[in-house]
Amino acid sequence: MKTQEYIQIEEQFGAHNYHPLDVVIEKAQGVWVYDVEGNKYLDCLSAYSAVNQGHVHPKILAAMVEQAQKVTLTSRAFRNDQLPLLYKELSEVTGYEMSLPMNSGAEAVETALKLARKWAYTVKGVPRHQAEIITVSGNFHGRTISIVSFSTEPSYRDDFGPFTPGFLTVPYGDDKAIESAITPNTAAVMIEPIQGEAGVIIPPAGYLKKVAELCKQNNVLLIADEIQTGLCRTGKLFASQHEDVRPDIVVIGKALAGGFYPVSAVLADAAILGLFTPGEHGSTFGGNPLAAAVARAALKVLVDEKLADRSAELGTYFLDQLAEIPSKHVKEVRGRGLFIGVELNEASGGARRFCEALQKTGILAKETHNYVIRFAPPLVIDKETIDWALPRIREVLQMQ
Ligand code: IF1
Repeated sequence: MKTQEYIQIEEQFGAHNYHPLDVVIEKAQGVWVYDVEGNKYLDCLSAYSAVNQGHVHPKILAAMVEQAQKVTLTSRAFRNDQLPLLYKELSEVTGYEMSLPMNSGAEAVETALKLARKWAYTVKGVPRHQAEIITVSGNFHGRTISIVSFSTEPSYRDDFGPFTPGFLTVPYGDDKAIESAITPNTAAVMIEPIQGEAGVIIPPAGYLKKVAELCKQNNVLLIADEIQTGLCRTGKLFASQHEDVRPDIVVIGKALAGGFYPVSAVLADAAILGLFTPGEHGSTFGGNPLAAAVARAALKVLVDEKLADRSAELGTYFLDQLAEIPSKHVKEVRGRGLFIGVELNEASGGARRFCEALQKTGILAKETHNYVIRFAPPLVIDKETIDWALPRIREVLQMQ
């Protein structure tokens, strides 16, 4: 079948909860994806940073195939031989004493919110069911009803009320706003160190550090959502490390399994993650042996291939080259490592048409919030491929 045939079927039988580019991908390898008509594209989205290791990484594939032939799911009613090893390796790599595995990022965020509330009631002494969690404008933490309850994006929440109470939202980047929002009932502040969906929004220098200090001074937990910015994407293992901040709770997902399987996790030290007692939280697939084996291999690739350093080095190069492209459409080029956003001005007519033009040159990129083109290729990209892409990006950014 041809592209349009697939699209017609998708439009007829599938819910229209996305507006994807009209490219039908049938295979991928490394930084390249191939559509059903044999066209080759450079993936500059990496499935929203879920394939930092590159598509179909052979070592992760091998681990998945090997485990799939042994046992895939035991439920947590029994133990398996992969999960303990994932716990240990996650602790060794991240420096957190414990972890709790889930599946989607949203599930791990919900887990972190429940954990912060439990800590507030059982450790801080907040009166039960009066815990408050501070979030920030422009946040994206997932699509569940509790999470969209504190979204500031109307289209993500307006048709989905009534909403979960106990959250308040303050402007991103304003540590004074957080300071004045903290009350004796505040359990936690949850933040993305760099806001992905909001358009690769980097907060003012020192913001995260100041927020961390405010949390410490007020006995409030700092939760960092590193589902998109974590696992080497921004040039360090975690984006919060750019400010020498060690959050109390870190949420990871996406690249934790290198794009092979939904695996997410909450990381914290025992004083916090040790609060969960048997049976009060979990999920059918959370921590299954296939997920654990895949995540172990994906983590190993990040470390063995030094993908954080690669992201830092090649991201700086890519960003500097992009920033030099003269274009009447470009308002700002910003980023950290290979997590780059090119913000266009209003006169540009929006980023979508530029993404469609990039597709014609063999580059797949996705707009976010209408005016930002995200360039976030797999971290295994090399300089030659970036140099292949730059003239094509220049051509598109210089179109009328
Ligand atoms: C979609 C973008 C959206 C995330 C952060 C939690 C989650 C995500 C920082 C939830 C997921 C994905 C979801 C996907 C598109 C993409 C996305 F931010 F990456 F661009 F939506 F805004 N925290 N982000 O980025 O993880 O439950 O999806 O595993 O929903 O359209 P999830």
